[in-house]
Amino acid sequence: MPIRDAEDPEIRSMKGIHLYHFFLSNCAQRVALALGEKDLDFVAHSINLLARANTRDAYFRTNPAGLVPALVHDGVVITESIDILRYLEEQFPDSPLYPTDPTERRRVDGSMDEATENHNGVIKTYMYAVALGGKKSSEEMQNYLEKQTADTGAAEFHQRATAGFSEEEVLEAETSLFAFLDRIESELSEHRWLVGDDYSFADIAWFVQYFLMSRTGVIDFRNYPKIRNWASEVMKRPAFERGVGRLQPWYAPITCTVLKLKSRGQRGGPPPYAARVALASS
Ligand SMILES: N[C@@H](CCC(=O)N[C@@H](CS)C(=O)NCC(=O)O)C(=O)O
Repeated sequence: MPIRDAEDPEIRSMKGIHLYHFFLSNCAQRVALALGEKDLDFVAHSINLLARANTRDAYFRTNPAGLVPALVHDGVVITESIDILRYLEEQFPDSPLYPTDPTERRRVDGSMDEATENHNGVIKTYMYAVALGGKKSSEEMQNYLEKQTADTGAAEFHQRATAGFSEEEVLEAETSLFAFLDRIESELSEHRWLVGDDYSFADIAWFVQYFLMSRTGVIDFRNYPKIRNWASEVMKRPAFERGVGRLQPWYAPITCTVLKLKSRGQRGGPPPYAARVALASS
């Protein structure tokens, strides 16, 4: 588990809970939702990913992988969203987000792992390819690779993003994405929540994927009524406002609209999924 005492004395002396996040970051929102469910007070530090603040030396001292989220709890640094969720459950067991039944708990763990496992290859590839762009200049790349020694997956991802994703890579990501969505849609026909009868980390881990893709318009969720309904139930929970809502700057809707327009432009027209949606609704 990536938990370590901070080397930087300034970070080591931090008291309480500090969340390093970005308002669009789905991974950081997982942590914010869990903090909201557990009603834990935290200090939010925004790391502007669009301005590449995560690649500055100061942030690499907090998270050597240069990624958000990072959580600092009384001078201890925890990275990787799913590991942070598990850490929070251990440290703050009230308002549990794991089921008590061991079999269901294993299913929640599996679901959380799956939601993060494909992050670079699926969600991140798709988001960068159709909305974010994110190409680095050769100087920026060289600088980044010198610092990015902790997460080879992230380094490799940014090299691919800079080279430009092939149509095959994007379609492959899109196909996996729809396979997940189809499966979740069908699971939600049987249950109110993703695993068992109670809201859990499984819902948190997947909700943030929906939230990112729906607010930036990269996926059309019209044909996923169960997912939309489940997501609106998540958003009605007080934890949503306490966690994710409070991290949103006033210009969040403007940024999302710009990304929406950009995603349409980058694909040179309606993305391939539109054909699928049209077919399904005809
Ligand atoms: N597996 C990591 C992934 C973290 C990650 O990729 N975070 C994104 C935001 S959601 C990020 O920091 N991107 C900036 C970059 O790749 O440089 C986790 O779950 O925390």
